[in-house]
Amino acid sequence: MNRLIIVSNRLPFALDSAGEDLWTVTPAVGGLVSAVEPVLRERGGTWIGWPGIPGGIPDEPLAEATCDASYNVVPVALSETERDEFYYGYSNEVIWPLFHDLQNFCNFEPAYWQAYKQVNERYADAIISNARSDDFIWVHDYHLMYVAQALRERNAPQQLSALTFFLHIPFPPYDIFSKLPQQRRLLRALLQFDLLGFQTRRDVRNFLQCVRRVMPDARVVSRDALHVIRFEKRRIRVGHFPIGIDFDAFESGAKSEAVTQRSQQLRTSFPDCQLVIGSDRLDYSKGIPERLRAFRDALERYPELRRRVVLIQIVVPSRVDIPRYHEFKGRIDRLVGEINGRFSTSNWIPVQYHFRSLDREELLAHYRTCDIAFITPLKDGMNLVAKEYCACRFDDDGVLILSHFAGAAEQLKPDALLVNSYDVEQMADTILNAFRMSKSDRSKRMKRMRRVVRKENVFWWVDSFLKAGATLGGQSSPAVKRRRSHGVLQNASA
Ligand code: GDG
Repeated sequence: MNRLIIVSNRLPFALDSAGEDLWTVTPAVGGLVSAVEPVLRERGGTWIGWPGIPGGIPDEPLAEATCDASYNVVPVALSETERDEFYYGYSNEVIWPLFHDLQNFCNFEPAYWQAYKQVNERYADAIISNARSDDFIWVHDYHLMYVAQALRERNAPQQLSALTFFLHIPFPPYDIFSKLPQQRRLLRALLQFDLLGFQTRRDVRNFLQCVRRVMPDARVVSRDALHVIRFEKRRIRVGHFPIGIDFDAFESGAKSEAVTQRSQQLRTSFPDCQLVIGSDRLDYSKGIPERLRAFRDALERYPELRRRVVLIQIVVPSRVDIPRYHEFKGRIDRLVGEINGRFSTSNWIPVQYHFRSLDREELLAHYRTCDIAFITPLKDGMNLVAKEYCACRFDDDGVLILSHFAGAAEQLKPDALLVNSYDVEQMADTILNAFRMSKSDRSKRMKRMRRVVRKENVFWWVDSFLKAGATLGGQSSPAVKRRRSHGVLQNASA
């Protein structure tokens, strides 16, 4: 049985200094943590990552933050410059915008690449110090694409049996990827892993296309569910593994007494209105201004929606220290102000805007109560909010409006109302369709979406990935602590 070692840029919580010897610990918000934390809690193992503060890591608050965790936590320290050049720089000013097809937002500053490599080497060292030869090493996301290369440069794979990687964000098509100055070095680094997982078939297609165009020495030798690339006398497997959610936890949470009460309050606060929810981290890839403009257009062109719909837009603060994100927030604030200024009446405000993270009960109450989820990223690896919304609609009601460009569209497309998030008029028309949709149509669609989200949940995702990894270098899947009642989480070798 192998232990599971998760390696990601951030740990599932952030430490922050609140004055001399005073520390706050906040749970990290984001898709990676939402998905991976329940898995590690369930199976045990080790999580290697950065606790979110530059400089040295204070022992005491770290010990306090991790005392209840059912897995080991290994912090990686980053200096302020490393944070700026590796995290804000290469990760978030180069890879994030480029991989979301937003090349005009990229800052291809050459110094960033050096910092990226250097920090990835630090993570590789942390793996070497903490892993045993039969551990299952699972590296996550775009910040750490150089880790396997750094491990190979240190001859570590002789001690470690398999190195695996999952990309949570999309992989771009060749025409966009080819703008990257380090395109060859980055692909070469990725090909040092033994298994590469992507969210969707489209991402796998894009990745293989880039490999074919940029790496003439690599050969794609099969086209089954798992593709195989031959490179430098090694075989690298590549597949799509759409990430899921802990469906049962969301569903039972939505049925709880506290959420039921909060849901009733929400409903009575907006009598005779259909509620539309949007909930995103503050990020320009999430299509928030486009969504607000579509909502404004819908109110403008379809007066029957006035006083009958309310958009509840939750924006979770994220990367606010980056100037682009700060400006972006200003744009959202102005649009909300314009819409409310233009349409509000004495007893109706069309956009309810929260710039903060809701606590879990509050978030679930919103999912459970809102009639329409309006999810319009310009590009998104998966988008877990879409799946969480379905999991909380145990009454089989609710309409999901979803961007074509979210990975989740590949699984939910027959029943979600798909939109082009760049097409404001089409999105406005779709709001009207959702508003007018019959109860029986809503129910048929939601039932089918819930079936998919329930079956292809986060434990199914992790099992599929670990099974694909289990065939590498004589690995078996990591040990499971206890079985779950819904039966998807099982020991692959059982
Ligand atoms: C990356 C990829 C991919 C939202 N509002 C609140 C809140 N949330 C939580 C949701 C959800 C998470 O944040 C957001 O997940 P997403 O998947 O939508 O987006 P990213 O953070 O960009 O995640 C993405 C994901 O990784 C997983 O692979 O799907 O494509 O970009 O879980 O519940 N949480 C709390 N309060 C809120 O107000 N507590």
